[in-house]
Amino acid sequence: MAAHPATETIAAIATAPGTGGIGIIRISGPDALALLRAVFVPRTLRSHFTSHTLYYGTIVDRQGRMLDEALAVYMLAPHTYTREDVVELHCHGSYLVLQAILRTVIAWGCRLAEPGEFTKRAFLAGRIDLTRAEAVIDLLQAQTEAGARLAANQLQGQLFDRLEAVRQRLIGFLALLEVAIDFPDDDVEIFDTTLAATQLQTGVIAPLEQLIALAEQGRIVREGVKVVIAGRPNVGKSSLLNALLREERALVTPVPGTTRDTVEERIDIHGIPVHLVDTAGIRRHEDAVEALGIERARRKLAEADLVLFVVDASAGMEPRDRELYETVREKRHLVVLNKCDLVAAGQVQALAGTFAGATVVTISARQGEGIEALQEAVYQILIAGSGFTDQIDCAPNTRHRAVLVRSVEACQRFGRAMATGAPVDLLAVEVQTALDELGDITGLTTPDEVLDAVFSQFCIGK
Ligand SMILES: Nc1nc2c(ncn2[C@@H]2O[C@H](COP(=O)(O)OP(=O)(O)OP(=O)(O)O)[C@@H](O)[C@H]2O)c(=O)[nH]1
Ligand SMILES: [Mg+2]
Repeated sequence: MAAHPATETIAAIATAPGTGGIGIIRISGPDALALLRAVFVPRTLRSHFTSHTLYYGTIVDRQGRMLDEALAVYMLAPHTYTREDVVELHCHGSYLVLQAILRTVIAWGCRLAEPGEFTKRAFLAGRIDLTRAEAVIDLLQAQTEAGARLAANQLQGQLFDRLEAVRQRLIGFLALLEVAIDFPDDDVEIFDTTLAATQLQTGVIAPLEQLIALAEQGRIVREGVKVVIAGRPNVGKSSLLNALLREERALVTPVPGTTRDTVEERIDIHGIPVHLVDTAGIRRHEDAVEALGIERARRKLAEADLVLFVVDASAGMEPRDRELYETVREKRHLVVLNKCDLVAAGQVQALAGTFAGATVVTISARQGEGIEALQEAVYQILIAGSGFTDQIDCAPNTRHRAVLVRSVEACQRFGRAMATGAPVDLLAVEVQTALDELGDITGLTTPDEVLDAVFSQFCIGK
């Protein structure tokens, strides 16, 4: 990767907006030290700042008026976040004061950093690859402990190392193919296609497919799952949402059609974020507002990872329930028989028996019975559906997944071409394609627009 020496010095407030104990201004680039000298007056006057050492002093504006007391550190390249000279000013956490200091730094001659620009410089300088840069975003945005752990692993290079191992094998193929191209008349077969086919399957395709499978699990750990509560009006959907949340979040009344809009809340089941959606009861004869709510309910159903199909056990399956169940049954779903406090156990069991092949849970949302068993069933069905384990150590994101799929496709074309005895230069083309795709993940060959899309997800100061 070509180094991109940055000529401009950039600065930003690196801590979150709002009042905090301390607030940090980060400066990176060739003028960092000059800017430190301009705005910072160490308590003991000195002409030299030792790298990676903390100094106590005051920050002053262009007129020499004190703005804040601060600790300052100067870090000489290349042992810094960006591999450029970096200065950090650790000030008091007043956002107003931090902004005044930042204005002063900029007035002395640098510019405000763009979102993610510090991390982008670290990437462009070759200190981190793109998977590690993305791990920084994931770590900042992690919503669960498991998500943070995955991001930390990726920052340590887990994903990069796995990809690198595969890449090296592809490079091995390519090297042999190049020799075979150069010596077309050689008697000995330089490129052993039988051996290569085996190595391709076990050393390249299998590990890549494993990463693709991990991507789905990673999505669940990072973003959680969407669980939609659906059913005809009055079966107790909102009561179920409240029971799962353990609070009176949604309105519950005996009047069918109470919930007009969708209600969304988040709970955690065994560390997985679960986004619960309570929907308007779906029925035919409705007013305009309710119709909008029902339309929204249908859309939410389409997006759901799991549907909780709620039935009023005291009423049994009515034609309207059946109609709705026809659309639900094709999706990953659980049947929830509610209001079991109103009916005899035998009757509930008979009703449960009519749902062949589906998982049925019986509850009383009003009395809070069966709620834990339902949570457990939700967890189990999500595990069964995705081979999920929260013990995974590495999880490609959606961008990686798309690239992995394309790379596997190129490998499969390579495999087929070998099987049909295609000429070596054609084989080399497919291997090169597979390699280029993988290069997109680590940032080796990533086009600028992809880089821009990745780094624009950052906040300013990171
Ligand atoms: N006995 C009993 N009543 C329940 C239970 N769950 C809900 N109900 C009652 O059923 C009625 C409807 O409950 P809701 O939770 O509003 O039902 P809903 O499915 O959200 O209804 P819509 O929003 O109109 O679609 C209320 O009077 C609840 O108190 C239960 O487990 N047992
Ligand atoms: Mg409701």
